[in-house]
Amino acid sequence: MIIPSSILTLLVGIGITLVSLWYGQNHNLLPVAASAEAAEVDGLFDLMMTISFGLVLLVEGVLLVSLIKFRRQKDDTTDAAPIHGNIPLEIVWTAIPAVVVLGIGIYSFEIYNNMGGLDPMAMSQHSMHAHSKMNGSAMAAPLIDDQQPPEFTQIALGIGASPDKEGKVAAVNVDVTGLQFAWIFNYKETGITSGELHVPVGQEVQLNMTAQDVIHAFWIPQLRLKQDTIPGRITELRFTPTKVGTYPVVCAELCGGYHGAMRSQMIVDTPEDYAAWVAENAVASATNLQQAIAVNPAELPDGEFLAPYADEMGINSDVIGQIHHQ
Ligand SMILES: [Cu+2]
Repeated sequence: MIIPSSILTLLVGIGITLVSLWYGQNHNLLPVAASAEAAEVDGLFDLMMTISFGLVLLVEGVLLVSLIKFRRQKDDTTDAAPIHGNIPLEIVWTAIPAVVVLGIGIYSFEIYNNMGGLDPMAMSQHSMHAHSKMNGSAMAAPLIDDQQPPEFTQIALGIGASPDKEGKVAAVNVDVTGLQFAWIFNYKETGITSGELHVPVGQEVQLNMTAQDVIHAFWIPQLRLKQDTIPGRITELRFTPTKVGTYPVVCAELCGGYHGAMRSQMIVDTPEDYAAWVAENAVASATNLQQAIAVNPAELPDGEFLAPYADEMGINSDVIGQIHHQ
């Protein structure tokens, strides 16, 4: 039985398509997706895996078939037929990749926009100061100026508010500093300083990031987010964690001798655990407590030393002021 080659080509094409579609959904190459934004990134990645795997099967398949079918026959010492080119074929194999690349480009741009990558005003007044100062003309020029407060050097870079959340403040705001070789997290609302990032599940988080020394890159694979941190500039990441768990925070920019050890953790807590962590650490980070630890009570005048205990002693500060050292 001889199958016409056009039908054979069709069958092979259907086979490659089905296998590629299956592989695109079952490649298992990505870690768990722990943010609302990750699903869209994964959709793009799956699509690219589908197309790439199809191309691998097609190219390698043709190669293998050619190796076997067109191999040199025994005692055949003649030259092969000289072929200079095939214009229609070249047009086809240029046009198809062009359409594919253009399609992926538009699709990824759309995802970038949905995630908040095109939100230049996300830094509110900070970035607006910077924008109005520079008149919108010199986006590429660094705006480092030691005479100005740091706010004036800030232009939003990174992933900001998605279009539906524009103008809204995130539920949790954390200042992130990258330095050789650690990450430091400052919680503005509670004054907590931590070496680990704690966030509540299901609430929007905004990270305002900078670097102290050299460029670092803040990367959490499970969020599908990565952003450089730059000395003298603020960059941002905004996301909503969706899965309780512990995820690595990795520096993804070669930043010095111990770059490989520049790691921390993001702990996504249940709301109750997060509240408990805040309560515990707000005490530990309270500034007045640090002062109390640093001060030697013996060097304080009696009045100042006793002032915090006035209530317990049942007297007021005026009385304490009248106490004299014997
Ligand atoms: Cu680093």
